[in-house]
This record gives sequence, C-alpha cells and structure tokens, in this order.
Amino acid sequence: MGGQQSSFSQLFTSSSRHVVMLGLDCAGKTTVLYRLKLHQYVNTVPTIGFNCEKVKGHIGKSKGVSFTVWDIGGQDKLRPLWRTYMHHTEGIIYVVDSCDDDRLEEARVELNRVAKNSETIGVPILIIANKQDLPGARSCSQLQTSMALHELSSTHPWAIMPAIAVIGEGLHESLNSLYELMLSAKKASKAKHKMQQIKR
Ligand SMILES: Nc1nc2c(ncn2[C@@H]2O[C@H](COP(=O)(O)OP(=O)(O)O)[C@@H](O)[C@H]2O)c(=O)[nH]1
Ligand SMILES: [Mg+2]
Repeated sequence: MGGQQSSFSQLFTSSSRHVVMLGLDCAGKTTVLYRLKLHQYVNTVPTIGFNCEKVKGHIGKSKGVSFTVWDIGGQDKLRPLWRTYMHHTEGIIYVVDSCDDDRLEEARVELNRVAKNSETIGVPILIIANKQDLPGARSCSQLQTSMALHELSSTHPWAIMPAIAVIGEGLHESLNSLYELMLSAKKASKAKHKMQQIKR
C-alpha cells in the first residue's frame, strides 16, 4: 500500500498540478469542469462518485500549465469521501451557488470542515461565487461576509472570484487566481524551510 501510494502521488508532482473541486451538490462543479475542459456547456447529471479531467490554463501565470481537476460529488452522503481526495492536493476550488440563500449556511459549514481538515492546512482555496447571472446573486463581498471567509486566513491562502459557469465566464480567471496562490504558497514554504535550515 505504501509503495502504491507514493507512485500515485508522483503521478501528480511531475507534470500536472493536482486540484480538488468541492462544494454542495448543484453548486455547479461539474459544469465548471466541463466548461474548462471542453469550452462548451455540458448537460450535467448529479455526480455519483467523481469526474476527473486534465485542464490547461489559458491566461496569466497559469497559461500552458496543466491541472488535473477532481470534481467530487457534493450530496451529503458523499461528503465523507471528500477527505480521501484531499491527500496531496495542491489547490482546492470551492464552488458556491451565489443564489442559494437557503443553503448558504450549509455551504459555510462544509467549507469550514474542509479548512479544518489537517490534510488541507496551508493548501490554497479559491472560492468560486457561481451563478452570477441569476437575479439576486450575492456578490463576492457579500459572500465574503456571510460565509465568514476571513476565518480561513489563519490556515489557508484564499481568494474569491465571481463566475457564470454555464457560459464559462470567470473560470480561467479563477483557475489563474488559484495558481497564483499556489505559487506564492510554494515560495513561502520554501523560504520557511530555508530559515529552518539556517537556524540549525
Ligand atoms: N444559471 C446558472 N446555472 C448554472 C450555473 N452553473 C451551473 N448551473 C446549473 O446548476 C445545475 C447544477 O450544476 P452541476 O454542474 O451539475 O452542479 P454540481 O452538483 O455541483 O456538479 C445545473 O442545472 C447547471 O446547469 C451558472 O453559472 N448559472
Ligand atoms: Mg456534479
């Protein structure tokens, strides 16, 4: 098992950044994934288990960078599985339905659970405020307040970006923003490592 696991992780360290996409069911995760992958709208069915695709960044620093994106089913009975996919992940995308006022609290609680999981400490989190096309959609700053995102700051670099997954708006910007967080997290951990070596 140990050997198997290390070759499994090597798979990701080589050429492609390992990203996990989480969020409540119906937030738009699968739509995000296939928009990024195929540049077209795909009629989704509720995800049982997961989808996984290789996606290339298009803009900014992420241009040409390859990402392996895991889209994990968000129904409550599947959420315990999220933990399994957090191993070795370099970045987390958390998709929120900006219109679903009824489940905003549930989305906040689940995000908090992800952030508290020891596997994810230090891993950058990019929150996608999805469905900005719908009337009554909460803005990023409204979500920032109502989901108490500042609480993430002690353990995770994070950012929030608006998106309309059905037409692909804001998705590559979000991926790029996550990648920038990943780059600075890597830099910070390298610097910390160096400091520790100097101290010794
Ligand atoms: N209006 C609107 N609907 C969206 C958007 N993104 C996803 N949806 C719809 O939300 C529903 C759930 O999407 P899906 O990707 O299956 O969510 P998942 O359960 O998180 O994977 C589908 O009917 C999508 O067409 C968006 O940006 N705007
Ligand atoms: Mg899905």
